[in-house]
Amino acid sequence: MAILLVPSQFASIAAAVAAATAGDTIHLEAGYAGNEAATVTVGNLVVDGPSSVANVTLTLAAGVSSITLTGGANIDVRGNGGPNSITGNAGDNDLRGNAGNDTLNGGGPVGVAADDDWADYAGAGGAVKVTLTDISNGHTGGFSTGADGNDTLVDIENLRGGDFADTLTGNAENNHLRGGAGADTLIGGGHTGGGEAGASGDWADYRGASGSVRVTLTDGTGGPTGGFSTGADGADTLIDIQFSSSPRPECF
Ligand SMILES: [Ca+2]
Ligand SMILES: [Ca+2]
Ligand SMILES: [Ca+2]
Repeated sequence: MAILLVPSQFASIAAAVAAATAGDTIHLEAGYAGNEAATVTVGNLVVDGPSSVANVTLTLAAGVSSITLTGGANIDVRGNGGPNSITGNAGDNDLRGNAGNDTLNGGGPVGVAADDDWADYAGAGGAVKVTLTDISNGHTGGFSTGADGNDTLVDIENLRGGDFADTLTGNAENNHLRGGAGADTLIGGGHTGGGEAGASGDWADYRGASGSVRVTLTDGTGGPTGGFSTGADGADTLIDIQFSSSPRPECF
């Protein structure tokens, strides 16, 4: 259970991983520059670091099933084709389990703006259906079915679909829903009978569209609000959405 220091002992996460064994901790120090994509070849690794760390993506090599992030570093994780347990930290984490029945845990408290986590299904081989559920025992939940396995989601705020006709459903928290290509159904959730806690609400996120998109929100007639999109990101159906696109830099 060694603790490997980056950059004072190892110049990069990749160099530390090469020296690590299962269960070790890689600690990112204040001088670590970030901007690294590294492959994780050891199991049960813990990667700890401060909130100043950004633009780091870790990919689990084949056969590596789990990783845990601690601290506040903004680190994204990509799983492999097997079942993965990926646990984020108090920073912003984009977690993509890929195929297999994965557990994606955003980490950190729900409803805190500094901890904005995505369950990411970009690259899925077919449609996915992802649903977030409300707080129970202090944590939000969720699950996915479809082309990327049956995942379990914990403390995830935002959902990104793939290139097919995905169904993404938020919960009573403020959610960003990015359908991507394909005729998606985006359901904000949490709005029956009035507004949602917090000042923002739910976003249909078209930031990755390859061309222009036209989004129309319609009034609710005794039920949830509606809406639809046309253009470069497919013909989406929008339900309980308050905003489209997004100015927030953590939504990419
Ligand atoms: Ca996986
Ligand atoms: Ca997080
Ligand atoms: Ca919501």
